[in-house]
Amino acid sequence: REDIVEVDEALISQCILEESLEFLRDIITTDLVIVGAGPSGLTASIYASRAGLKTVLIERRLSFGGGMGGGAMHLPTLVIEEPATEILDDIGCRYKRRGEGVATVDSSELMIRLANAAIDAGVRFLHGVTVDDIVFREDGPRVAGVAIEWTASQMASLHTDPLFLKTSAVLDATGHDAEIVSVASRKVPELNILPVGEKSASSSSSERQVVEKTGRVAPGLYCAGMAVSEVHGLPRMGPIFGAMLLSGRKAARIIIRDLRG
Ligand code: 48F
Repeated sequence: REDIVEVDEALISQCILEESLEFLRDIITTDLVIVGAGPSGLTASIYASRAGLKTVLIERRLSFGGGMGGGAMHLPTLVIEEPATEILDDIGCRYKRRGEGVATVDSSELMIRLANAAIDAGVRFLHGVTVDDIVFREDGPRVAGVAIEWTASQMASLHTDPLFLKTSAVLDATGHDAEIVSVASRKVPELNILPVGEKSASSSSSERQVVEKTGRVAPGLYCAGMAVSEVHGLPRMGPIFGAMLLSGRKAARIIIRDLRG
């Protein structure tokens, strides 16, 4: 059939506005806000959501994947080391073995499989939105939410106020700049967070330490992926991605334990 249905413009707008407002109203309060849809944030979202945490993933860009798409100098192959192939198996991502404990994946496939698994797990996504501040409570003190703004408004330097989302836990998966931990350390000195800054490259040692140091940074605030390097002063690891996946899964497990006991 090619006799396409006529849809009135008013109905188009009504559908979009009603559904979107319902979606936004639903995420005003959640268990977990993850900032950044790179490999660590996507992986964390899958395991947190599968465990029943109401999880929203906020991404500044209009895409999934963070640094995976760019790979190493825009090349479409990512290196993954053991035991991270467990996660590839779990999300149905194909890979090629390249010797003892090392595998390669196609970057597009990994991005899409992670995003697909996250959607299947029930993760709510907000794209084109930037988190630029945290909400905190003096008792503790602890992190209790995030401030969000359209990325486009920020790029146009428009003077608008943000909206706030309340949540029990915030995961900084923003990559090299650890933006959420940085803003928390600057604006809430009582949290006693002192990001050290990433060091020069040393891949294997960094991969191991990123996973080891993944976890809670302050009450209600956690970090995963490259943000861990920035916060704890670890070496840069370059284009190898196993630790990003394992760090995301570990962060989810720690948050699930902290929230569920
Ligand atoms: O950088 P990114 O991929 O972080 P990751 O999960 O993985 C790092 C690797 O890709 C790679 C590497 C490892 O070998 O070195 O770089 O630690 O993804 C971070 C995502 O967060 C988004 C950003 O657009 C990217 O997609 N992001 C960053 N800051 C914000 C943000 C923010 N303030 N609000 C919303 N999204």
